[in-house]
Amino acid sequence: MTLVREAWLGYRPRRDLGGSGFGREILIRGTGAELETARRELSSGLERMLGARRARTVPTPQKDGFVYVATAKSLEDAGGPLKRDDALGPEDYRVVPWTLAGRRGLLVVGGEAVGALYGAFALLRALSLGEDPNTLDLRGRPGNPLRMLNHWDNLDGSIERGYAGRSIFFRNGRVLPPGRRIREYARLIASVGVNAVAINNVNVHREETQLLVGSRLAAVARLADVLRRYGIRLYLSVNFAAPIELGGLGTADPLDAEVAAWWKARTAEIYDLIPDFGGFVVKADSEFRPGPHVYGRTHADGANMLADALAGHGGRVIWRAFVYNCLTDWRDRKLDRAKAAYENFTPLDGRFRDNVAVQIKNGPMDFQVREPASPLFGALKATNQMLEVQITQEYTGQQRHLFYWVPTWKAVLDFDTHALGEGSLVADVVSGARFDRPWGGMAGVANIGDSPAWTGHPLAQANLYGFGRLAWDPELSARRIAEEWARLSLGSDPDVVRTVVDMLMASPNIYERYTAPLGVGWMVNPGHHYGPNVDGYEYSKWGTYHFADREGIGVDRTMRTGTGYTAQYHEPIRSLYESLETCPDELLLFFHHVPYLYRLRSGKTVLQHVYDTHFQGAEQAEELLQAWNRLGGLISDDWHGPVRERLEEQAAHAKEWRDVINTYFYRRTGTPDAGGRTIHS
Ligand code: GCV
Repeated sequence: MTLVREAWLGYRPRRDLGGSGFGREILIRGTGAELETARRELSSGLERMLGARRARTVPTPQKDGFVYVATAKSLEDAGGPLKRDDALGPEDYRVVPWTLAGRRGLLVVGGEAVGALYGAFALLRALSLGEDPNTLDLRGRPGNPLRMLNHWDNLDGSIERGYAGRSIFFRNGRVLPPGRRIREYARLIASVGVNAVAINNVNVHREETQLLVGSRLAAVARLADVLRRYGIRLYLSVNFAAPIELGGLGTADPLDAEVAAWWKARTAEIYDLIPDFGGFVVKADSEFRPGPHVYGRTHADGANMLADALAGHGGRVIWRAFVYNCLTDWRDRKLDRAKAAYENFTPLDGRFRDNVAVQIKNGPMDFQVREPASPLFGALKATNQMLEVQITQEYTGQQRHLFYWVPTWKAVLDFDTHALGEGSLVADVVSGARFDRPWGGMAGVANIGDSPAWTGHPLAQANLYGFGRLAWDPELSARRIAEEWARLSLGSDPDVVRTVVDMLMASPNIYERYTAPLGVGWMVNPGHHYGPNVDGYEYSKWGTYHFADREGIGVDRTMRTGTGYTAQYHEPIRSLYESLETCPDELLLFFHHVPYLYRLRSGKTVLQHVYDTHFQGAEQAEELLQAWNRLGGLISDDWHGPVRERLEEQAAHAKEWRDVINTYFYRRTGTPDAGGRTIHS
């Protein structure tokens, strides 16, 4: 296998530990399929790192340096070293030194088998990062109950908004039998704590509707069998109109008894084949997908009907809040798509069953480079919530440009909604902690396919790694995650690590500089969303405007003169965004329509800011390429070549962006760049 495909599980040799005798023996105690997975991962990972013979699985330690993997329960029975206050939840783990039968070794204990697997991966990660096994003391407890990937894969093998090849699950109308790719995929994502995947696109069309039944369901069950061994539960996206399209009923009305019975029967069949099936992900009444509104019912009616079918089996409904009118009239400046999720879901707070979560995109629009946090996070207090982010890079360079997402996700998680006064962070809302909800979590739209590096752009692996790590521990910093990822994936050469971490950390700001400015968004080619097109969506029905005229630009979302969107935030956020004086520069055009010569808090005019950032962004894209080129020879070719090609494309494309945007603003204003740089007229 190539190094780039091994991603962060390449486990480079630890020569310093080679002769130490560490890791020659593995002991396993407890029950659960994930324990066997932990054993296999440890034995192959240790073999690679220590360069020794494969570790033996033994009943009692014969030598120092053993690794003892156990569930908490089996350890208690064996009189292990955990104390009462070490109580571990099912997914929690501890890794600590332990002396047993006169031998010194390491204990990896999980609340249940899955926790032990996470502990095994944490141990391998720590070793791979150069830590000393004799002094390790690792504790893990997930910050989010559900840590989920949403794949937007279709049965024909295509991936909606996928930039990394074809689906690893589907091809030509078939569910692929699980082979090596699926096992490698499961290892990768389990190693960073992902515990759920929805394998098919939320836009569920005719073919995919059939995944609920027959031979397709049986094939899905075979995938679930593999994922289960890695502690991952499989979910399906479902078509709300399935009772009609699949069941031949005359309606999909959620309050119709026959419809409810149909879903109950289908659900029971699923659980016969997949006893730990996760549940359903639903996009309803959105972008032409059917839903309860068709029958005059609410989202709560729809979600609860499915939730009731799943409840007896321990299943869940993930109901998406991405609901808006995509047939608006650009002439009506009072209409505002940003308001839609809040308006649709706030009145339903408290009306969803406990096994339902409303899944909310990070911002009120749609994964733009810069958006404020969705105000819906501060509005739902009696509803489980999931934060949805895009790991795939639809609007952020499509895995041809470098864009490290983690700082953006951090900013949302750290956003204080003030829902219960100061200190009501999105991270605590979605984990369930803030409002004492039974569960919640994070979902990321996956960025992988069957491309050689999984993610198209090899450096986009950092986003997949980062999603898992952050969903597990929202307190990790973006830089720490980048450092971990770089060292695990590319080795510990300090020049490589420093350069790559700096590139990743700089990348979102660089991309933002040469694309749409100051939070305005959407200046992309319609449909595929790659490349500059300032007015591409300006007169469209999608509700995505910047309203540039000869005087100024931006969307007035204030209560005083605009769409009133700012009212959806709690104080003091509401006033912060409402007032031109306090609105952060980077979101100015998201909230306000201002003259081109309006002076930002930075002291520059909007226009000069646009010119400066676009020149700077294009230069910095070129610098990314140069920085990477300097690492040639220090990084294996299967990594270096594909990244170089993409950085070359990015540098050239950034110039195109720069020129299109600068020229647009110059033509609108007739005002040249204060620095006298070339702007084409
Ligand atoms: C899966 C955006 C994307 C669509 C996507 C949709 C969604 O509109 O462009 O491809 O559909 O979001 O999140 O449902």
